[in-house]
Amino acid sequence: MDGTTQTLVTYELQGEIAVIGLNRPEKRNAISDRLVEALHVAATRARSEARAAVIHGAGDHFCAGLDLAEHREKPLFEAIQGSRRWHAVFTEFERGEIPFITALHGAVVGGGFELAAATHIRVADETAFFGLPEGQRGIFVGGGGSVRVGRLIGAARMTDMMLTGRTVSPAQMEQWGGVSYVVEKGRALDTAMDLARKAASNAPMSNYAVLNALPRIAEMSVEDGLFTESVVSALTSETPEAKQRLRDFLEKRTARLKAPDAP
Ligand code: 1HE
Repeated sequence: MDGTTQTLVTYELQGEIAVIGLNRPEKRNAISDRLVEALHVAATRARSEARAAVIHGAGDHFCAGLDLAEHREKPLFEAIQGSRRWHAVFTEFERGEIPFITALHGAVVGGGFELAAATHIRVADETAFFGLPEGQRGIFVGGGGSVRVGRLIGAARMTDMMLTGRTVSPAQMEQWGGVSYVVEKGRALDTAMDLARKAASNAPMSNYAVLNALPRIAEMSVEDGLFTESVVSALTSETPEAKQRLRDFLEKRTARLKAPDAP
C-alpha cells in the first residue's frame, strides 16, 4: 500500500477496550502529520465508546519517532505548528477520560517515547529499547518529551540520554520508572490488554480523577494538593456508582484484595 491509501492507524473495539495500532511498519511507524491526525481520530472514537485503550505498533518496532523525511522539508513556522499539534493530540490521551496503555517493543525512540510518555501505563517486552536521538539528528524533542519524559525518568537521565544518544534497556527503564512492566518477547500487547480490562472495570469517575487530578496535584504546593484531593475525593464518593460499589463491598458481594503472587 502506498502512503495515501494506507491506514496509518488501525482501530478495533474489543469489548470495552479500544485497540489502536500504529500501522506504518515499512517506515518503522515514524510519525508523520497524517499519522498524528489519525491518532487524534482514534483517540476521539475511543473516548466515545471505550472504557480504556491500548496503543501498540505493527512490525518489529513500536515507533521510530518523528518522520524525519517530512520534517526535513518543513519551514520554521510549520515546524512550530506541527509540534503544537503533537502536544494537543498527546494531551487528548494524557488528560482525557479513559486510561491509555502502551504496549512497547523494539525501538521506542524520540517521538515514539514521547507518545508512550503521554499514556498512563507503559508495558515493554524484552526487545524494547529506548532512545532520544534528537541531538544526533540536530533537533530537539518536540512532542512533549521535555515535559513528560523528564518528569517520568528524571531530568538528569533524560539529559544523559539526549547528550550521549545512549539507548536504554527495558530492565533499566523499569528501574528508572519509565515503564511499569517488562514482559517476555511478544507479550506486551496481551499484558497491556489485561491491564486495560482491569482499569476499565473501575468506576469511570475514579479513572477520570486519576487521569486529571493526580497530575495536576503533583504540580501543586502540598497545601493546595491536599485541599484539592479532599474536594475530588468527596465529589467522587458522591456518584451513584461509588455508593453502589461501597454497598457491594460492605454486603460482601465483591472479591477481596489478595497479596501479589511471588515474583
Ligand atoms: C524513517 C524513520 C524516521 C526509519 N523517519 N523514516 N528518530 C530516529 O532518529 C530513529 C531513526 N530510525 C532508526 O534508527 C531505525 O530506523 C530503527 C532503529 C528505528 C529501525 O531500524 P531498521 O534497521 O529496522 O530500519 P531502517 O532500515 O533504518 O528503516 C526502514 C525504513 O524506515 C527506511 O526507509 P526506506 O525508504 O529506506 O526503506 C528508513 O528511512 C525509514 N525510517 N525511521 C522517517 N524516524 C516531535 S519531535 C520528535 C523528534 C524525534 O522523534 S527525533 C528521533 C527520530
